[in-house]
Amino acid sequence: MALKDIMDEKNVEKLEALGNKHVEKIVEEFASICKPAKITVLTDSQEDIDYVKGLSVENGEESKLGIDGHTIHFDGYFDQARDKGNTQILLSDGVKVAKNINTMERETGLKEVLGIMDGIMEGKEMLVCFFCLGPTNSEFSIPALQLTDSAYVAHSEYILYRSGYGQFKKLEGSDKFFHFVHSVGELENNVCKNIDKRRIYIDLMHNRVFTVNNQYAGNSVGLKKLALRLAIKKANEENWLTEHMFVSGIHPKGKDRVTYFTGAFPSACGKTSTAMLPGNTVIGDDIAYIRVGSEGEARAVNVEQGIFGIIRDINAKGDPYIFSAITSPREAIFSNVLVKDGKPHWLGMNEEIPKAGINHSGEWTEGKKDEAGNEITPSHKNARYTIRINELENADPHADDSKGVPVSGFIYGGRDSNTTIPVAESLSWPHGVFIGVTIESETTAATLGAEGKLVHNPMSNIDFLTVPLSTYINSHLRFGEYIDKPIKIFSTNYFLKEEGEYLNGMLDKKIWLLWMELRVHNEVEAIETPVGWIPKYADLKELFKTYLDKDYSEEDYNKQFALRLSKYLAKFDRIEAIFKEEQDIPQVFWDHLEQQKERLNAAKEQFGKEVILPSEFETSGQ
Ligand code: OXD
Ligand code: MN
Repeated sequence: MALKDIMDEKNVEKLEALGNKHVEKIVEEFASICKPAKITVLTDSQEDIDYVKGLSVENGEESKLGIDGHTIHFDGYFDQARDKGNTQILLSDGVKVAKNINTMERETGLKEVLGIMDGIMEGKEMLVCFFCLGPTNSEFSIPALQLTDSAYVAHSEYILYRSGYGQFKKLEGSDKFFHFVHSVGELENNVCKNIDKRRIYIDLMHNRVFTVNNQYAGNSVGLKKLALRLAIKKANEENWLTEHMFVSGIHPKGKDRVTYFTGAFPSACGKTSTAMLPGNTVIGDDIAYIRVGSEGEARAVNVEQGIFGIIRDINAKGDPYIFSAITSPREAIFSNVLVKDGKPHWLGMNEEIPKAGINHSGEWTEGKKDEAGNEITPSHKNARYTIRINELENADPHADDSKGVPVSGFIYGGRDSNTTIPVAESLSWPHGVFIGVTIESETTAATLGAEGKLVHNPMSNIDFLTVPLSTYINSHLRFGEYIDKPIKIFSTNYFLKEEGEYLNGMLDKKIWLLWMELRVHNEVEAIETPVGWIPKYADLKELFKTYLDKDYSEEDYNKQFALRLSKYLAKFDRIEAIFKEEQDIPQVFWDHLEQQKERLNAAKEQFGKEVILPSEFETSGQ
């Protein structure tokens, strides 16, 4: 099939103007496999970007809401989260990545997915879009080509990523780019019909991903979690880091400085809300590339320029910047919320939710149940909003800097109801890496399957690893050696509970961050414990008073920071069992595991009890 048969002259010209035979070949190859009726090539022009936006409404993938620029998109009832089960990494040599990562023999996988893709775009329009992961014209830039028959996917990408037609021109014909081919497949009422044939196959050998029969952005938007997987491979080969991390600037009161942190948290575990804390300036909320800068400092960029955020619990009090952005005129896509009279409603918005409307299940009324007898919530727990960061009041002025921003601290968080204390600083870089790779977290609605299951999630990246866990750990250990300006590593846990009640308020995380900031600048002392350096009560009390006008009691401090030794020991026993099943884990990891357990056991012996208060460590000089 000749491209010229399904592309008009203008589109052919746009494609050829890139002077890139690899791009042309990919478009040709997938046009002949997917057989679209029409191909449209998009440049970086506003006219082209507006075309995509208009198309998503015209073809019914999005509908306009009451506020100017707002639209609603629904994904199918069974397509509301990332589908880990049908995501496979195609590997030809049978290499295992990690025990819980699906891999598939490459040829078998390609045959299957290309078979599903045969004719999948019949009668449809294929959009050919160009983006740039990371800021343009930068050492961090990775050009990315997206082919899709979904205007919603392309529209989301024009909000979430920097457009990159110009960046492709700069490639001067090279094949140094990622590419993604996506199709929604057959649609019924504008949602995917053939969910049983949903596949997300990652072909590392050619830096490409095929994803079909899905719409949920975590599965369909190539540049998000699909590119993350390709970039992890690339970074690990090139000695830099690709992380599931926010990038945010902390501005302590009365001090003329900004201190940047990056933080990795599993999906739906407080990553966006940490990045967005009142007083912070935000660079990114989900994915960061981190490299060593010219002065030996770590520098980070946001791979994206927008937020595909969980809307649940976004309200004026807890998340003022986002709430204001999604309730005022601007380009914003809502997905899987409840819509009534052109207004979106969601769980936790702190307004009364109507008892009827349209949601991800179609016409909805309170009490509606699905086929399995489960009550359908008005908005899905994983319902989302998609907006641009540079429109937020708290956008950091350096968000698009081609050199990124200097990073002073890495944060690793998880959803852990009974073990990990709210904040601790690691004892050293390798101990910090150890803490990051031993994170356990309870599963959430961001992935399909049961919620609340405690799983091992190293650096919150387990779902996206494309290199063996051993390689990933080694890259982190080495990164600490490459940087001349040390970074501190911290752990956090916002989800500690006692008798079913959270021990911390939603905004307490602000205090933990400010404490970390002071530690980075050596402005507060800390208490050494077996799991790391922890805050002194007096310092937290002052921070709570200054920033939240809250009287923080010693009783609360003791409950939150008491070290539950047996719980920690049980965690590290689970971790040991998990890592024993992995291949080639570096000796440094085993040494740290051993030392960690020794320190916990020594404390148990020294104090003769299970639960130790911070003050006991303080006075014992542990
Ligand atoms: C996300 C996720 O959407 O991690 O960011 O699932
Ligand atoms: Mn994420």
